[in-house]
Amino acid sequence: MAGRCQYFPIWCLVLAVCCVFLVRHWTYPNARLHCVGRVYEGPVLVRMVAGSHQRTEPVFQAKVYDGAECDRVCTENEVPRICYFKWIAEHYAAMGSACGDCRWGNRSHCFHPQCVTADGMERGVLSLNRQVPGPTIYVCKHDMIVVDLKNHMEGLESTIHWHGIHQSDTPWMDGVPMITQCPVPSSATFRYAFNASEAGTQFYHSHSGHQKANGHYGLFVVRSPTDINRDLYDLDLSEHHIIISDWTLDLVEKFVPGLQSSTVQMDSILINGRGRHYDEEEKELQIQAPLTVYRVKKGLRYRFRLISSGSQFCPFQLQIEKHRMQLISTDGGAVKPKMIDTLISTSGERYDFVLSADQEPGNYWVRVRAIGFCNIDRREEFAILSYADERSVSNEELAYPKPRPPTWDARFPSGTVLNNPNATCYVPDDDDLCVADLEAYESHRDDSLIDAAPDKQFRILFNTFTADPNILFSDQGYVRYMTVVLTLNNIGVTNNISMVFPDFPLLTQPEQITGDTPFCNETHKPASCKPHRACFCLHRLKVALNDVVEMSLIDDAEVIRDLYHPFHLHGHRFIVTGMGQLPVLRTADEKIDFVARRVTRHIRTMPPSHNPPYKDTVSVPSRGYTKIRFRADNPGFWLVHCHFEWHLGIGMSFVLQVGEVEQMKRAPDDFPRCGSYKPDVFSPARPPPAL
Ligand SMILES: [Cu+2]
Repeated sequence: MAGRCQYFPIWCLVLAVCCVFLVRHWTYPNARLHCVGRVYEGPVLVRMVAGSHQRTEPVFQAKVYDGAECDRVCTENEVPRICYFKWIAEHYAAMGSACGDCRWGNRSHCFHPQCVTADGMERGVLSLNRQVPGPTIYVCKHDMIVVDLKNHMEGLESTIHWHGIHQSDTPWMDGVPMITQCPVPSSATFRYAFNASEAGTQFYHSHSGHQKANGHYGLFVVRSPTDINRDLYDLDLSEHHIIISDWTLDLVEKFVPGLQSSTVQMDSILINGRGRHYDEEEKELQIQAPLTVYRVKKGLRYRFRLISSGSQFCPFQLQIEKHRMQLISTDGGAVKPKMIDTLISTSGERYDFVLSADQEPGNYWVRVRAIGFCNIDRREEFAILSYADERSVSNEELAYPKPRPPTWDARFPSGTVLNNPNATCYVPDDDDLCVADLEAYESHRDDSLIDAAPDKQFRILFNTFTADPNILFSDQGYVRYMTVVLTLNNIGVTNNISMVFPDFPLLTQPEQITGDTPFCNETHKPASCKPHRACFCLHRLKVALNDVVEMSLIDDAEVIRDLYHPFHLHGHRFIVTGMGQLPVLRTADEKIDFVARRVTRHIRTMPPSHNPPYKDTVSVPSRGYTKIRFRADNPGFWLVHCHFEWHLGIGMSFVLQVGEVEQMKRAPDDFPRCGSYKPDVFSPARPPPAL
């Protein structure tokens, strides 16, 4: 008897373990824990899913899927999925060792899954899972996305911004370093987890340093089961996406702050990470790298998704040989369909269109050229639209087209141009279709936003100005700047303030905000700021929760420079209610008066019945203005910035504070913290050293 009793504690332990296992199994019957680590175990994640409004199913009924399995046809009333992705951020190489003999003409080596060919030129890159662009995300609306970002880059921090997602449940997942989170240090893993709440063609990119321009960007599509334009296309295939980016011959950090001998410029264009470098001096085209291939079948209509992921200063113009495009969406917002012939986009914008495969079966050029500031460089890149059957012609063969592509001098056909940055808007039936001319295709016109008197109006005059070298290169001059060429050094400003980021994340460490002390704006500048000079401080504009906000973004440049700054607002979408070029006006006050319609000459205003389009990124005509309006219904600290890589880097941004800190959702208690460390040297806890 005594012998049996001595095993009693062991039996109790075995029973307890079995109970725990069974309870877990009953609670999460479908979870495949082996592939997702502690996705279900973290109380934070469970709370976030449960807190997501419009989610009708209990959390524990959602299955965890490998991310690729979330690419599917979306249906109404289906149980949302939890889509898990694991990404490794690395220093990597284009045309590197994984490409084997690709550069020597062995084409099959170019298609190794870890071979990044880019424009066929060897260079260092930053990759996600050894891909440029990074892995694609296709999910359905209200799926939960979980991305474990492992930072394998030595000496570099990282964050990922989910461009187009408002993060209203989880504002600390917006991915802006020192605004919504601490950057992820080298060797660490950060788990992004959020609701795919905004349907449409979105994208993701690093918001740290200049990593986006080195390869950290990718496609992120949230399909909706209730797309209002659904009848216009037969197929919405994952492979029909067009991610356009610019590319340089070397890591872009050489442009920070820049060189005297060469200005920042793109060297190539990539379409889905593929292109071919053209050496102007040698008159030589790199033909080892494959191009992107899109396959279609005659008689079908396809939804194409375009992401403008440029970093440099130039818009991209797209044209598909002998095919028109039917525009149906921009930045995730459906628009009334419009037939167009060429499509111009600036960094951060997305456009969806329907392509009808109605031409003679054959191969057609997809042409993308960099225009505006880049016209002088004559950069153009190509992909192939093919009607060929996969069984008769391989992708590998099509990716190396035998005919020479059209030259730069072979102009795009005339017709309707979307988003021509110099166009006059609100002119009926002309060939230039402004973004402002598009009409939202929502269930109803939001009169309470469109026609209301705004609660807050802001005029944002932005510019780059040339720094005084005597100050810049003195002990007063430790600010971010970029060398354009020789001794021409630029600093970016909005309302004459060059943004200085805080040394702690505002959203997740708000207890470190002491009143209005860390912030400045046009009327509250630090005492150190000199009149009529740029000021360097933490530029914040504040609105009350649910305010109707109107912003006039005004290019304050003295001359037209072919630069069309794209502005992106985090955490919200806005309507575009005006756009145009300014006449020659000398002072900022004159420009403000003009945009406020106190000068009535020359100006065209939105027609009264117009239903303006929703966007989250919009370009501003050179020496012109764009008016936007939105309801500030997402409490938090949201970055507003020019989407040109270098302009964000040199201060052309500000923070929009929506609501009071107490109205903002709080990050989980165990969220990573960071900041400066400046203890008192001779505090009581640290007595002076004995001499
Ligand atoms: Cu800019």
